[in-house]
Amino acid sequence: MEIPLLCLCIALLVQASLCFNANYTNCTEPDFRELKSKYTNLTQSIYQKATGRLDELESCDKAQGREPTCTRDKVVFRKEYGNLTKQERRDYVKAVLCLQALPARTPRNVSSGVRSRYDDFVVTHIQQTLTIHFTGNFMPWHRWFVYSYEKALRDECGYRGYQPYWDWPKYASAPQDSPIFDGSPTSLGGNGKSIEHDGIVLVDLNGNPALELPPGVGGGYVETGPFANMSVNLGPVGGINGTAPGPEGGLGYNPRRLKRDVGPAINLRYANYSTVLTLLSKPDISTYRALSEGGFAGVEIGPHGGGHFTIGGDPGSDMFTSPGDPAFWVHHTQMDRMWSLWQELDPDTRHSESEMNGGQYGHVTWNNEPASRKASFEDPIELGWAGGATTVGEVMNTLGGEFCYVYV
Ligand SMILES: *[C@@H]1O[C@H](CO)[C@@H](O)[C@H](O)[C@H]1NC(C)=O
Ligand SMILES: *[C@@H]1O[C@H](CO)[C@@H](O)[C@H](O)[C@H]1NC(C)=O
Ligand SMILES: *[C@@H]1O[C@H](CO)[C@@H](O)[C@H](O)[C@H]1NC(C)=O
Ligand SMILES: *[C@@H]1O[C@H](CO)[C@@H](O)[C@H](O)[C@H]1NC(C)=O
Ligand SMILES: *[C@@H]1O[C@H](CO)[C@@H](O)[C@H](O)[C@H]1NC(C)=O
Ligand SMILES: *[C@@H]1O[C@H](CO)[C@@H](O)[C@H](O)[C@H]1NC(C)=O
Ligand SMILES: *[C@@H]1O[C@H](CO)[C@@H](O)[C@H](O)[C@H]1NC(C)=O
Ligand SMILES: *[C@@H]1O[C@H](CO)[C@@H](O)[C@H](O)[C@H]1NC(C)=O
Ligand SMILES: [Cu+2]
Repeated sequence: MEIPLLCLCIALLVQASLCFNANYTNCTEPDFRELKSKYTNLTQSIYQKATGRLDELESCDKAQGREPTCTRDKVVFRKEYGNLTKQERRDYVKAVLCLQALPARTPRNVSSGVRSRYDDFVVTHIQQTLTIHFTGNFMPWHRWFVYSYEKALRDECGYRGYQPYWDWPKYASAPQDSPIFDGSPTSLGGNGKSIEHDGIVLVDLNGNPALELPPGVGGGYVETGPFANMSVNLGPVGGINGTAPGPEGGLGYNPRRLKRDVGPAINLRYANYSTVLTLLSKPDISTYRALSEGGFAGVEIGPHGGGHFTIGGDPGSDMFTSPGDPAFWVHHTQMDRMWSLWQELDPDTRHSESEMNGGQYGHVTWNNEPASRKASFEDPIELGWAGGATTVGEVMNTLGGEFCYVYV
């Protein structure tokens, strides 16, 4: 009995003490195995439930003489990036590169910096940033944004798969080595070149320092993988970590290479197994969003901020221009996944208007400042030159309206 106990103690000590090295190398959540197993069980049971609900929806539609829009035959699957085959990853990357090579639709008098079809999406996000974050339409707007991007990849670039997601906790102890960021030809590009640096200092809307985040293990230019030569054309809007903003409020031409600062510290602290499990246990949208998004430039930035700053760099750290990094999309697909899993836990109430516009973030102004009305199902979602228009009420359910997808 003595020897195993001693080993256990040493193992615990080693695990704990390793977490004090500067790079968080080999750190994990202490009880991650147990948490991971719970998370896997929960997400799989929700998946079973969602596909089961398809049958109900179908018979309900038929009973009422309606043609069912989303059925078991039609439903499509969004997969975790690392669960795509290498060929599927290559196809996805190829489609993104295609979008970056297609001509822009946005006129130059709207954004003089826009250079590609991909940039159309970045422009739209820059223009609307202040009315789509910490607002009631946040999750619906980004759901439609990701869907429209997926649609462009498929319709305009011949992609036959669906939008993959980044399951944050899965790679939290070393995201830079994940299939998403490992710099291989099947990744979304490598980490930035490793340079000596501190973390970035987040500023509040008045430009005052609010939080110093731990650094990642990159910091420089992305030199490996399919996006090593990519040109970031737009932004940054607010400037990043004290650097100057780009021209014309971020809509001017500001060509530069992609930078990233991927690493475990932020990922482990803000987007771990405990985070996603707690998130899925939240009783209402108000508490759900309080954890998911945290407070703007507060100490708790939530897995939303955690994912963005785990990518870091330029334009990843700029709230306005962040879709200019191809990793934005797998992050926001996981945001959408979490929301849809949470909705599926109580589908009768969580697709309703009150489970969209509850709480401090449920209004039409950022954090309800200045005080404004609640967001409503009739509010338009309009993607400008990037894509089509819909309303908040149309996008609440991934198995309804124009949608028919589930997460595996
Ligand atoms: C942190 O990581 C970088 C790059 O991986 C390495 O050069 C540096 O020596 C590491 N520092 C520590 C304290 O582990
Ligand atoms: C991390 O773990 C690996 C494998 O267990 C080991 O080879 C490496 O030395 C460890 N690195 C640090 C910084 O502890
Ligand atoms: C997850 O499910 C498996 C198989 O049903 C079970 O053996 C395991 O105990 C479950 N884990 C947790 C943490 O609930
Ligand atoms: C990914 O693939 C593995 C192995 O095929 C499987 O066990 C797992 O359930 C899949 N899904 C996720 C979300 O990792
Ligand atoms: C841009 O130019 C077009 C065509 O000349 C014009 O119709 C449109 O109003 C202009 N837009 C802006 C924002 O100036
Ligand atoms: C952010 O700015 C601070 C202060 O100038 C600097 O020490 C730090 O290295 C910068 N971080 C990054 C990621 O550039
Ligand atoms: C980037 O450009 C250089 C120089 O034109 C070229 O050698 C390299 O293959 C390119 N890399 C990628 C990933 O496209
Ligand atoms: C996991 O994330 C939560 C926030 O969601 C945080 O409070 C906790 O400290 C994190 N765990 C570790 C090991 O950092
Ligand atoms: Cu956004």
